[in-house]
Amino acid sequence: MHDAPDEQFPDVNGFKYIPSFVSEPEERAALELFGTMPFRSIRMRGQIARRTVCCFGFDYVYTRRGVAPAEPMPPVLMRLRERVEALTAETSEFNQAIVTSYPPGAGINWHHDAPVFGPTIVGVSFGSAARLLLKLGDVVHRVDLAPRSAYVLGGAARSEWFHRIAPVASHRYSVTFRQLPTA
Ligand SMILES: O=C(O)CCC(=O)C(=O)O
Repeated sequence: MHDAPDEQFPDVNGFKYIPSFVSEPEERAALELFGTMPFRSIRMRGQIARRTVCCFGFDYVYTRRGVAPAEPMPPVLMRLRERVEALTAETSEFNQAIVTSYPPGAGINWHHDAPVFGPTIVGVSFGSAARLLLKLGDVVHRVDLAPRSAYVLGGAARSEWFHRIAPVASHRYSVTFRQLPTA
């Protein structure tokens, strides 16, 4: 395995890291909202994951790898979504948001996002910092995600590179925006 040096801006096609994407007041409003959300557990390959999720727009049903309609995004997430759409200049709407709650020790294993979603995915971080790892073949990049930062997985970063979140030291939330073709 070739470990590339830790870097905020690895040279990976379609990957973008944006520090301070969210202001401190915006983060406070989001954390307050997350405190009221009905997070649910997810079962992956027969195991209950330590992280929990709350979906808006569409719910991703992990067991059958399909989608179902969910509650509309609350105003705090709608405002965040407008900024995310400006960031990527994507023409199709980011009509799904998953809020993920990572208690200490929780992470997410190597994966590609489900092919049912569009070509660009944006993640926004709240609460504690986390480490995002990107892997292609035997090359691994490690990116420290500061609270209030955003990252974009497009191009090869989305379709070819695997990603994972290392277990977090203290509580982190992320909001992941995705596009789901509805026509
Ligand atoms: O928490 C994150 O930033 C990553 C989330 C993720 O990879 C996923 O939900 O598939």
